[in-house]
Order: sequence, then C-alpha cells, then structure tokens
Amino acid sequence: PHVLSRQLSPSSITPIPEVLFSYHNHRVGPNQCSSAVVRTISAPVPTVWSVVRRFDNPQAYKHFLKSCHVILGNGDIGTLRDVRVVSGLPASSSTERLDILDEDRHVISFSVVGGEHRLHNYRSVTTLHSTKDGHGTVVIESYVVDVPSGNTREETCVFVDTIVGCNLRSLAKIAEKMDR
Ligand code: A9S
Repeated sequence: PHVLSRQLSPSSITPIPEVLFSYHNHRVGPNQCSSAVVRTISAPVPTVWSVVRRFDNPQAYKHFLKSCHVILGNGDIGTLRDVRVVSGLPASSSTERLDILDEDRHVISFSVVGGEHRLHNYRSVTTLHSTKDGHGTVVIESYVVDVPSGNTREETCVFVDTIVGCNLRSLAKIAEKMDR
C-alpha cells in the first residue's frame, strides 16, 4: 500500500469529495503523530464495506487480533469492544469505542480508550471510495496517536503504518475472494 506520511492533500487524490477528505484531517497534538495508508482493492465498495462495518468482528481481517467481545452497546455510536492481541506484539488488549459508522458514506472510526498497549489515544478513520469503473475500492485509513515515551514520531508512524498496511492487505485478500 501507499503510505502517505502527513502528505494527504486533496490534490493528490482528486476524485475524493471534500466532505470525505475532511474526515482524514486530524487534530494532532504536540506529542502525537498522524499518518494514513491507502490501498486499492479489486472488489466493489459494498463487498469491502460488509467486512469493514463489522465493529463486533475486527478479527475477520485484522490478524493481530485473536478475539473481540462487545462489552457495551449494540453497534451504535459509543459501542465498546475489548480486543485481545496475538502474542509477539508489545500489547495484550485494547478497549475501543465506535465513534462513526456512516453506512451511506462508508465511513467507520474508532478510538482506543483503554487496554494494555503503548498506543494511547489512538484514533482511526477509514473511508471507502469507489474506483471510477465501479469495480474497485480505494480504502483510506488515517490515524492519530500519542508518541509513546522512549519512541520517536517516526518510529511510531512506522509501527502503526505497518499494522494498518497488514490489515488492509488482508482486507483486500478477503474482499477479493468474496467477490469471486
Ligand atoms: O486495530 C487497528 O485498526 C489498528 C491498530 C494500529 C491497532 C493496534 C493495536 O491493536 C495492536 C495491534 C495491539 C498494536 C493496538 C491498539 C496497540 C498495539 O500495540
């Protein structure tokens, strides 16, 4: 995937409407970093959305997660989930809140509100965009997160871009298979 390190600008991705673009314009605090990962998937938006919209089932395509339990709510804004992380990462769990689920615009966003890991105040926004021919999807996933003490901004973005890149690659594989 293409990694756009704080370079996401309307001119670089012309077909995306300003309203959707604004979702990726994060307020970044002094000790935070922000970036975005973009990936094109060879499956239409409804197929990709059917996977991405499942706040209760992120482990379907996020392979660093081994389980997910909804601990509050039923899929509406404010729903909380508790995810468990596979071994080998500097993390064991994360508690996450659903902030946006826009079924018409294909926008989902969540915030990390707790857990045992180093990505404090992580917040991501994922938007789906149809390719011009209607057969494909461009996924944009941007985030903002605190830079952990002892790490640089660059290290933090490399770490998170890697995880998000893996997730989007896996999402592509699953959606492309569903579409066959
Ligand atoms: O889950 C996502 O969409 C994205 C990320 C970057 C998740 C990161 C993570 O869940 C780990 C994979 C466990 C890595 C959190 C919250 C902290 C980590 O250290």
